[in-house]
Amino acid sequence: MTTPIPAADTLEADLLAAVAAVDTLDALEAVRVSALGKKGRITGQMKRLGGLDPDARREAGQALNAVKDAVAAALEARKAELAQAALAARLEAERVDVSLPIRPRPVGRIHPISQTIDEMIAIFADMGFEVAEGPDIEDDFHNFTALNMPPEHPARQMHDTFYLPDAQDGTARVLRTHTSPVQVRTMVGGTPPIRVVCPGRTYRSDYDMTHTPMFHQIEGLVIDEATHMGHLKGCLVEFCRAFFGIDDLPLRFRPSFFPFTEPSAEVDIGCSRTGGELKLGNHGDWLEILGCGMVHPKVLEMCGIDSTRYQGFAFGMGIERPAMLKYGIPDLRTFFDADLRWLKHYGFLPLDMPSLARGLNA
Ligand code: 2U9
Repeated sequence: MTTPIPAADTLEADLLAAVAAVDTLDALEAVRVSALGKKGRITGQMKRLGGLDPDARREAGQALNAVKDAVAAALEARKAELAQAALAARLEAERVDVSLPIRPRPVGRIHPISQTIDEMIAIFADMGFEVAEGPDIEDDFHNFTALNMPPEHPARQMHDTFYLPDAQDGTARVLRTHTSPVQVRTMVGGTPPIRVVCPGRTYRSDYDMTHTPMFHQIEGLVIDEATHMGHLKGCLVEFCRAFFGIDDLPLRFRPSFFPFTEPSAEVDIGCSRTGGELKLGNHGDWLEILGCGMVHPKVLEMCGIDSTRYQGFAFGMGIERPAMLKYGIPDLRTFFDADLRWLKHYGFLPLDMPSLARGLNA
């Protein structure tokens, strides 16, 4: 006794319905295995053909082959449909609108000291200055002696110097107390004309509301055959007006003393202090901002420059105070707290690169 082959059209209808009902590629594969796999329904029926008499076998065989072809075609077609639908869903999910503006990403901030230095450099570069840098750890000659401050000179005491252990050859080493040794190195290693600005870290053992043991300076040096105080004045007037973005900012040059310049002057800019608020501009009051002078002939000679042929001017200023004035930062010490919330508030985006061509204070 053999179980009769079930009606081929019922089997076909069953399987085609199963194919139509699936909506994932995995489910479709399960239907394929259940129909055409080793233990599948069509395969199972094929195995049973051997038990039929020849006529019935031929007839049933042809019918089963037709079912097999129909189911295989339906499986292929459904597979193509599902693949197409999956692609369409992915394209929809990953749609990119190329016309949208870029999203600002958390790329960090430029510290206001770095930004201020870059602004100052942009102004001086526009006047033809180059940037020079030097080591933070200096020797006694470059930090003091070459600047007309020999050992025991009283001005050394005012520098609150951090002394380091002597170098192996016995030379005294210090953390530089100003960036002036960079100009010394520029003169020793070069020939006039010289036009450099030297920004960088400086160190003095001092800590209170208005002093930190590490702070920043920018100094400038111009050496040529006929450089005079008029050039110095024009350069600093131009700088201060460009930096603070005030075209009629008044400057006042007061006689002063530094060992490395003669004559020397301190420079004040115009301001007002009404209601405890400091405002820059032509308002009758004054605020000291920098020091300057004509380079002392002794300094030129100690740096290997012929003082009978060349002369020049130099200036120096701190970075922190102008930065506080320009950006309304009330407390000096916050510059060095490494507080990310402060940096997010006062810092600059990396694309805010200072350039005179785009307007420095735009
Ligand atoms: C050489 C020759 C001369 C640099 C100068 C000043 C005046 C000055 C202070 C301002 C505020 C330092 O940060 S501060 O305390 N600087 O007043 N600096 S002239 O003169 C030089 C430098 C190098 C070879």
